[in-house]
Amino acid sequence: MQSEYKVSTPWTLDAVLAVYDLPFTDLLLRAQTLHRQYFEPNQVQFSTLLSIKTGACPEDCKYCPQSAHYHTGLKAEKLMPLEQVKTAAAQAKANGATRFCMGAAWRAPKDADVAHVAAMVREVKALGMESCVTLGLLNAEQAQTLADAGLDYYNHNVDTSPEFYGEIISTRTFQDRLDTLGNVREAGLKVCSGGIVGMGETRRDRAEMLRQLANLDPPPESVPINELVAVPGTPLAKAHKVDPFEFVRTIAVARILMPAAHVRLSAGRTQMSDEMHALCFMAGANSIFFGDKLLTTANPRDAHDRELLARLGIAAEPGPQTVVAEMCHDHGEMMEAPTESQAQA
Ligand code: SAM
Ligand code: DTB
Ligand code: SF4
Repeated sequence: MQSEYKVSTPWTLDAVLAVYDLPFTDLLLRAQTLHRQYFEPNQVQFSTLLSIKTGACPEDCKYCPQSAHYHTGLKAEKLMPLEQVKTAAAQAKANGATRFCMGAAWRAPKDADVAHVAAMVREVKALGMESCVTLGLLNAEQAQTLADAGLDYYNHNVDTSPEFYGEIISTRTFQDRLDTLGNVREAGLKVCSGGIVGMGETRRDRAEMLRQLANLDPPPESVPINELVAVPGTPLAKAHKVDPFEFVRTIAVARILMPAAHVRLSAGRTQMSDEMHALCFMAGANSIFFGDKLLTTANPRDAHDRELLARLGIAAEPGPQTVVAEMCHDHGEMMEAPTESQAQA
């Protein structure tokens, strides 16, 4: 496997569209070939999500069941107590997750919120899992507080192209998002950023979204590609489903533009067939949300996911702790935790 990350950035929109336009099997072959140069084939990362603060969000993101602007029947909940988070993380670990991601329905957290979330991050880290949080817009000091607590990743999606963005959200700008990603990077955190497919955007928008992500310097380490979960009560409840092959193409283009990133097949999996999952893995997806629930909507049952991955000969990617345990066993002594590239080797 190749460990060095070579990029042909900056990507132009024409170059990205040319990749999208490849014949389907050529595109998949190219994506899969590149995937194998950077990652162990037939391994998928398991992340589990937990909503630590649910609903009543002041933002107006048209896709989101948690926005206070829409009536989705969701019950709002205050910030979850630390003990409950600890229990959920331990449960996720017991189920095989190696990354635990906590999401909050905030426009931007207050400093006191960040201090509470930092305590949650410490608990997740104490379990030997990778930690990720998604709390909305973050300033530089808040990003530093989370980094000091040992946070690994911050998730903040660009969601779509800068051109289509205004059709979806009016309460914060594309530039606000980039500023948050800049603060996250400055604090030394790893970036998890992706978007949503199926909101009525064009292929050009999808290409531009991926181009924006790939041209970040450095690009995100983790790229969630969500298919819209069309929730009744949101303005996008009746959005037309995107052609499944176009979704697979988006995964493949993400893999080609960001070869060293974990590309996560994120929301929308309950609407996808087993065959569609297999195509997404072939296109270079190597991470999923695992567990019966995303933040507020359903995810496939773990038993179904386990069976599907077994049928496909795909194993769970070892997490940081598994690798340490194996090294200790091999050497009969305690060793330092491996770096991420060692863990992936
Ligand atoms: N409030 C924070 C924020 O927006 O940055 C964090 C939580 S928010 C729910 C995280 C991401 O979930 C959004 O940026 C969006 O990409 C994704 N998301 C939310 N609702 C979705 C839906 N109905 N379908 C697909 N993805 C969705
Ligand atoms: C991401 O890109 N997708 C996740 C995670 N990051 C936080 C969230 C998906 C949410 C789907 C709708 C819901 O369950 O509320
Ligand atoms: Fe709020 Fe995040 Fe939902 Fe937008 S996506 S409404 S910011 S929870």
